[in-house]
Amino acid sequence: MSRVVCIGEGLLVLRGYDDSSLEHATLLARCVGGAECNVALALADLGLDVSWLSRVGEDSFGRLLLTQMRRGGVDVSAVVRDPERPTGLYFKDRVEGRSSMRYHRAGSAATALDAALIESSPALGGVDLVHVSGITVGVVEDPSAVVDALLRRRDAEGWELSVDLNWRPVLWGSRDPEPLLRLLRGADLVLAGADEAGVAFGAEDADAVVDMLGGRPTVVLKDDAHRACVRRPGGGHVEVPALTVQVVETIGAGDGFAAGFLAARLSGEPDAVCLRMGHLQAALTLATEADQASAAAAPLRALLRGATEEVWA
Ligand code: KDG
Repeated sequence: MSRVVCIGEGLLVLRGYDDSSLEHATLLARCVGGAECNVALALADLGLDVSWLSRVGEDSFGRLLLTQMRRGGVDVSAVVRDPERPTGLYFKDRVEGRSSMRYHRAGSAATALDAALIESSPALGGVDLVHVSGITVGVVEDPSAVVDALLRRRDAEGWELSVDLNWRPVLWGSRDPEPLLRLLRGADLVLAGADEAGVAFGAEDADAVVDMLGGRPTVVLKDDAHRACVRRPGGGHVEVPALTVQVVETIGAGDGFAAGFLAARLSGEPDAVCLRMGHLQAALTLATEADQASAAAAPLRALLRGATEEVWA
């Protein structure tokens, strides 16, 4: 079984119960959030051996996140508990059917995730793939040192490094995104939405994104409602149309896509099947108010068989 580590901040999500806006909600519901937690939970659900590497506060929210991740089948033994700093959280507001996020993560335990943890964590030994997103680089106090440590350890250990751009303008403000660009260029696999790549780096189309990334990574570009494609460094190009989905809520769908894609890739599936598996896992997430969705691997693989015929047709 493939072994994966996801590195990034876990956030407790609070939202109005019964889908109400925060202004009108009298009860709040809670769930797990944080891009890498979403990916880790979906990968565990798909049957992979997954660990989460992060830092949480030694507080109720931190304990809750650890419990929920553990329940979801993710190994949390590498997560550091910080008695000084709080666990991050965000409020998800729903107004007229649209969700927005209000973060409370400044100075959180995860912002102290540093190069020393990447260099020393036993969780990163002997794994097949490490997944991280641009959010991790955007929240940590010393992004440059964290990126250097990740690339150095990847080179030493030989695992595959997958990076989801996950561009969050609010995290960058006056911060220089150079470390993030360096991480993307040094990665083995980059996943990005066509729109966010445009906003983050001014790359207008797939060719521009591939050029900007400098030739090392395999690039997966998602053009939400229309298609997703894989561009291989040697010039291979595979494209698959998007699925039509009844959307309940969009947050976390990109993480679902990443998990589906990675699970299929780690099973050695061809690129078209990886893309379709990404779409299917994203579709599950789009059908729920939570940031991640669970489907037993067997039904999802059965759906994939049907959907794959469509891809190849
Ligand atoms: O991708 C979904 C995430 O955006 C959400 O779970 C919270 O990690 C998060 C973030 O920083 O936006």
